[in-house]
Parts: sequence; structure tokens; C-alpha cells
Amino acid sequence: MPKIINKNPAKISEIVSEHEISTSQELDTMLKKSAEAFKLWSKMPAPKRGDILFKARNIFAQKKESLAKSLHLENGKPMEEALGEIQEIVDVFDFFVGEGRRIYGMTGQSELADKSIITIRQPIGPAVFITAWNFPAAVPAWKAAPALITGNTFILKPSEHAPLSGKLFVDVLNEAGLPEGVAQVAFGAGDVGEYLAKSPITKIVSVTGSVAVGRHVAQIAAAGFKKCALELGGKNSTIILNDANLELALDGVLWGAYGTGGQRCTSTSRLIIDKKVSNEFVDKLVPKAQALFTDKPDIRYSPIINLKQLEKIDSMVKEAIKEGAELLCGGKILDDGSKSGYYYAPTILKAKHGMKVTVEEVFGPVLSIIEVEAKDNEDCYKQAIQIANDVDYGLSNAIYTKDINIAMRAAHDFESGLVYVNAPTIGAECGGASLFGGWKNTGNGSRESGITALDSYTQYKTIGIDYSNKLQRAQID
Ligand code: UN1
Repeated sequence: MPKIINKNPAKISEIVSEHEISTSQELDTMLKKSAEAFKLWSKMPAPKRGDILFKARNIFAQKKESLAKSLHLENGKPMEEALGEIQEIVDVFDFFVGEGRRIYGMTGQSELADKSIITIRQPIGPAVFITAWNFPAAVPAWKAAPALITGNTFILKPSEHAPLSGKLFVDVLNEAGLPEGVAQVAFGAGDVGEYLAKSPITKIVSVTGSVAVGRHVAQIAAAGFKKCALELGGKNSTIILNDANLELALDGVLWGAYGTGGQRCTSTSRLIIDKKVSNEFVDKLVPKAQALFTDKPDIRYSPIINLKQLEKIDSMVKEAIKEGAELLCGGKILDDGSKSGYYYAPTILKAKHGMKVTVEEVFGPVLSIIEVEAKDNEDCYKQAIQIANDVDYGLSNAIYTKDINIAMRAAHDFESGLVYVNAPTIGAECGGASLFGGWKNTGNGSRESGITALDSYTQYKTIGIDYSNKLQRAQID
């Protein structure tokens, strides 16, 4: 049986788990089970479904430490970040458990006497989740919680680069008492996801991953008229104007650019800064960035998930230098796995907007600084926002300024699904009105983790009830 050997990217000699790759027969059985379970689960009253999800929420909270430990080992992110990621599961379940008593529809006004119009939301059918390695625990939860509470079943296909957290996530759901077949997990690479997405049993496909994967799956989904939710890449910027609180911005940029080793779709990868404050800011930023990597790197700094990504990051930095970018720090592989794990040095480049490194996603600890020469704050803002928006992605952007008028304009002008004022581009909150998702090539308009995630997992039904006891003709009588 071919297997996935899941290694610790901080110490590649350590095998964290092994998973047999699902065969097509196994996938067929899972799909059939998912369809069977849907019949039962979709009919269970939503508050009862909520009871089971509430049990799951409590198990996630109880097991926070051990789930975080597995996540830390398979993905490499520091323990503090791993704990935060498991907390995201708890937060998202907290919110969607309550939806079991809402899942609001609508009532409307009929144009006819003695007639009511009610619109309800109903589940769609078995879902398939294809998820990435950078948030292998939280992102499945963003998809599963709204899918389950509304009565859908699912099969999760976690990334082959970090499959354990997805498996443990599904284990907890089953431990909480989900009927058999409601939550399942399949292992493998893209072909396994593709097989599941193509099946006529699958009615919803939700993907977190690259633009290429998203485009491919969207085409499969379109051919089968399936609901499709896509959360793809980012090329996020932080604008710093010359009136900004620079100490605050320093902390925000460090966390935004180097948290999770820059391997978040929300990571800050461009710093667009007024030239008047740039030298002062960069002089402080460089030593702080360099200090993130220590001889105990996994405490504060994330390894890169695998050798292929490590080499891709390095080649993008080398190419940027060839294109004329100035290397301010980093720019090298610290460990290619021969010492312990895959580490790339925290890197800062002074670049010009338009260079590949400033418009394409790097997905690593690389920050490009783009200086803006401007007459005043207003002129700087106008140039900076134009640069910020001149990319194909639109996930998360931030601005640091004390000028409330400019901050409010930026909040409206940024072409992205998330905007932060005086806060970093990473660290979206979960549940409620905080909606996760992006514009442009970042996705197809769907949102996760907040209330409108219900749109991906429900379809509307409008029910007309005529109690007049006679034929009434709409638009005629
Ligand atoms: C991702 O990188 O796919 O907003 C998700 C954040 C995290 C989620 C990132 N809460 O940075």
C-alpha cells in the first residue's frame, strides 16, 4: 500500500505519522457512506445537530494541548501558534453551534390574500473539502462547522504535506457522536481530491489552496453544477504613512511577515512606505527580523514545509536580486534539511513595484519594501494605494496612520476582502461578522468562518401556502 510519510519539517529525521493513500475503491465506499449518512443527518433537527457539535467543541477545548502538539510537529509552526490554531477550531464551533437554533430564512408578503410565503435554507448534500498544509486544523473546521450544522456530510482530503491534524479533527467529531459516515477523511495528493470532486455524489466542493488548484477544481465543479467555495492566494501589503506610530507598525510588520514563516495566505509580503520614514523604520526592522531565527528556531520561527517550497522561495529571492532588488537581510537557505529541518532566513528586499517578487505570491519569510517618494501624506497615500491594488490578488491589506480620514478612505479603497487599520494583515478572527475570504484571484466570492459561510452549504426553498380555499392566480387575480 503506498503511504504518506508525514515528517516534521523542523527535524526531518522525525516521522510524525504515516497514512495509507486511499484507493479508488475506498473512495467509492466513502462517497456511498456520505450519501447514506446525508439522508439521516439532513433530517435531524438542527439544534440536535448542534448538541453533537457542542460536544465536539468541548473535546477540542479539552484536547487543545495534544492537538496543538501534533500540529506543531507535522507543520513546524511554534507551539504558541499551534495552540492558537486549535483555539480557532473552538471559536468557530462556538459560533456555528448557536446557528443550530437560527439558520434563519425569510418570510415575505404575498400579493394574494390568505397566502403566506416562507423561505427556508436546506442542506445541499455531501461535501468535499480540499485543504492546505499551513492551517491543517483550523481550515477544515471553517468548512466543517457550517457544513455540519446545516445538515451536510463531508469527506476531508487534507494536504499530503500535513495530513495528521485533519485526521485528528475528524476523529474528534466522531468521538463526539456524529452518525457514521457524516465526517470522513481520505488521504492522498491532488488526484484523490480530484476523484472526490468529480463524483456525482459530491454536491459541494470547498478548497483552500493555490490559484492553480482552485481554478482546476472550479472547472470540475462547474461541469457538475456543484457549489464551489474557493480560498486561494494572497499578495498582501501594509502601507506605512509618515504620521504612523512606527513602533506599533514595527511589531505589526514583523508578526505579519514572519508569523508562520510567512506561510499564510494573509502574510504581509509587501511594505509600501513613505521614503521619509523608510530608513528609520528599516534600520529597526532588519535586526529584529534577523533575531527571529535562533539556535532553537521552532520556539519563535517556522520552518518551511518542504524542500520544494524552500527552493522555490530561494529562487524567487535570487531572481529578485537579479532584477535589481537590494538584499537588506537574509536571502539564503539556513538549513536544507541536512542539519535538522528546512529553514529560510528572514529576508528583506528593497524592491520596485512590478518586479516578480512584488506581484507574485512567495509563501515564505520574504518581505519586499517599496518606497514611495511623495510631497505629503495625501500624495503618499494616493501612490501607495495604487501600488497596493495593482496585483491579481485581494485577500488582506493594512495601513498604519493616525489620520482617521485617510484610514477610512483606505478601508474603502483597498481591493481586498480583509482590511486592517493599525494592525497586521494576519490573524483574522473567527465567527460572527468576521468573514474570511478575498477578492480577485483570491477566490470566487465565498466567505468562511463567519455567518455567510452558510451560503456555501445551504440552498433556498420558497414555500407558498395558500389558505384561501380557492384558486388564486398570482399576477392575474
Ligand atoms: C490561511 O493562511 O489560509 O488570518 C488562513 C489569519 C489566520 C488564517 C489564515 N487566522 O492569518
